[in-house]
Amino acid sequence: MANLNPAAQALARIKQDKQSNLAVAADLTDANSLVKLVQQVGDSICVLKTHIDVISDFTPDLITTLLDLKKQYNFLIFEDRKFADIGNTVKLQYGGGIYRIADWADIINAHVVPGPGIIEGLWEIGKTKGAGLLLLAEMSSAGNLATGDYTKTAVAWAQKYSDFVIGFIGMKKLVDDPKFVTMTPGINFADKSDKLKQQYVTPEQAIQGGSDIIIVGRGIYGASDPSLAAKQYREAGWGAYNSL
Ligand code: 5BU
Repeated sequence: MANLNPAAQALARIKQDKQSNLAVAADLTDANSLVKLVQQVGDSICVLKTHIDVISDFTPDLITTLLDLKKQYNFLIFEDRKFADIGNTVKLQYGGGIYRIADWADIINAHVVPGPGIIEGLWEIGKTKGAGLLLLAEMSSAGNLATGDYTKTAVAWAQKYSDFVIGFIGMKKLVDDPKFVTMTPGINFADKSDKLKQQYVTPEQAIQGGSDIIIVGRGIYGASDPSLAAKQYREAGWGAYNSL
């Protein structure tokens, strides 16, 4: 059965409407550049993935602008905050601070290392907002510790909290259950790695491995024509999905 979480439902709809399984990792560090990138790639993406805390000139106006762009281009916003603390603390980090992530992010993610209290804490804030949580069941970087039993535990907790958990960050499909989406970072046509142990596969490899959404950062925003690059990644991702 499909996931009834509002963010999961919206994501499924947008994917179909836009024929896109592409998320852009918009890791630009000033507000103007971020907004410009979203205008360039907005038509091609189903998800805008942000790291709001890398923006050097953040003001709440940026959020207003991103929410306008979200309406204009029809995508979800995924704040890649990777919460990693006890339930009480992540509630404060998610709902408050300067960024007030809960007020604007449709999707957030969390490490499972603190135990299930992190999910319960985030849920206390996120459930009134219709937000969805991705658990970091795997990571893309070489030598990461999210493997084996750790990954299996993340999958078990997703099942337990599936009103709120909409899926995983994973390199491949981790469980055969349509309730959950797998979003995969570490996607690049040209590179195999970066200098800090990021590892890349192609859109085709990720989708053939059972991923649902490809997350592309430097492959798009680092290209000489980000708009064209986004179109190419969207075509590759959607094409791979259609030829499964
Ligand atoms: P890149 O420029 O395509 O390498 O960017 C990848 C993005 O995905 C970047 O924002 C990372 O923070 C994010 N990421 C990742 O690369 N690997 C992971 O395991 C997770 C997130 Br979780």
